[in-house]
Amino acid sequence: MKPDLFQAPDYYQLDELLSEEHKMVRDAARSWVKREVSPIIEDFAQRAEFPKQIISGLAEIGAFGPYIPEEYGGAGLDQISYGLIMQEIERGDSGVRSTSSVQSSLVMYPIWKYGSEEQRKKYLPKLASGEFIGCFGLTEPDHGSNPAGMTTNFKDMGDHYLLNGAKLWISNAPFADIAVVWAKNEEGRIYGLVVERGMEGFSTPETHNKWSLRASATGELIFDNVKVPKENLLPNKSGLGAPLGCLDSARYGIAWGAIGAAMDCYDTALRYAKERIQFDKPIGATQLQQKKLAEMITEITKAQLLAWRLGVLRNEGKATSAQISMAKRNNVEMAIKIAREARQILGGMGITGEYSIMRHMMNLESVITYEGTHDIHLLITGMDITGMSAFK
Ligand code: TGC
Ligand code: FAD
Repeated sequence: MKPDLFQAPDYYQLDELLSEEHKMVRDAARSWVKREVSPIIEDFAQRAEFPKQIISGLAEIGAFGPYIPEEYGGAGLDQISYGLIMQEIERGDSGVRSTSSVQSSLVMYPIWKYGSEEQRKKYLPKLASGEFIGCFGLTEPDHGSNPAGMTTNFKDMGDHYLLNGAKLWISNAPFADIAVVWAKNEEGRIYGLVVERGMEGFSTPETHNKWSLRASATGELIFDNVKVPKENLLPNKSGLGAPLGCLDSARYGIAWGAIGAAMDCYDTALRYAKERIQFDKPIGATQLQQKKLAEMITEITKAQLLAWRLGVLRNEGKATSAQISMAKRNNVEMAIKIAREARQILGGMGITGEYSIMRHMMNLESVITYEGTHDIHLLITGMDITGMSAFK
């Protein structure tokens, strides 16, 4: 792969909206990605392997629980810093950002928000340091966009719960130490349970042959009469709103992360367009390529403003789930379109692993599907503005 020469675009001087702490956090993540992710990621993606050696570095830059209070091992940062970290990591690779999103928003967040004090103390510091890696089991083979229909269930056996069912498409599952699993009790009410690797009847087979998120491990969670200790049930919230609340936090991070992937594609294409000579002049001097690049920077700038404003609203506790859906949907689509255009600017070189663009493009095909598909987020906006649900 070519050396990482990334220079972040900031067309509307958005740095002026950031505090010194935001810039410090962002710059630390940026240089870590340049140093530790860029040189190795193409190789790991080609081999379809998650680079486990970066786990301690992710913990050091605050990517595991950026907004979780320091007393539980988190970084205690605000929502803009969280977003900026996701942006920088996804600039390197969406699969690495996935690991960080899942750990922070889908595993640490529910334990922090819905767990007991004992559960927080037991799990959060180990997750923040990367000693434990977690995964989040919501999707099932027959229930993807409609998780309310889940059939994974647990029965009260007196001194423990008995868990049965299966989850599909679970990021980090193949090597996770713990799984936050969403299942129905005998009354059909959804609860989160912490399932630990090693519990009898619990297995995590890997999903192979993905063309997308190849540097992220994906798998199934299978529960065959797993005895889960009663103290592993998250006691403080139940119902579908509990897992959906975690998704709000992760979707917000993706809205920022997608900007990172788009910035990397744009920056690569801009540099290439200035250097590549055809018909005796740089292709960047032609109107057609300038149109592509001008539209890219316009869309990136709009997405940056959307994410920043959403971050301010989240810091103030005012962001709605529907606002988060709009940002996730818009920014991921923006990134995928930019990746496709940027790939064309590089001509044949664009399909090789010498450049990051094709990897970003393929990764974004998962990002546009997970955490709520592009269509589902449109329907959430539709429901919000009309007051009528088109899902059912
Ligand atoms: P609905 O009746 O609308 O709502 C049920 C209850 O949930 C509440 N609620 C929310 N609460 C918090 N945050 C949200 N975003 C919420 N949205 C809804 C709602 O108020 C209600 O509460 P209550 O107290 O009245 O019961 O539910 P529905 O069954 O009609 O479904 C709505 C829909 C379709 C929007 C929802 O099911 C949905 O978002 N589906 C998409 C599924 C999804 O996003 N799955 C993601 C799986 S995890 C993943 O992909 C991780 S990828 C990780 C990575 O690698 O980065
Ligand atoms: P479906 O729900 O079957 O949807 C298929 C198509 O139908 C989509 O285009 C969808 O938009 C459309 N559709 C569905 N319902 C409607 C409707 N009412 N109206 C109009 N169109 C509709 N899940 C987890 O729980 N944890 C994870 O860690 C996780 N990681 C993932 C990692 C990867 C790489 C991938 C690909 C997925 C991951 N997922 C995870 C699962 C992901 O959240 C689901 O794939 C996603 O929610 C969509 O579900 P589905 O694939 O079953 O598609």
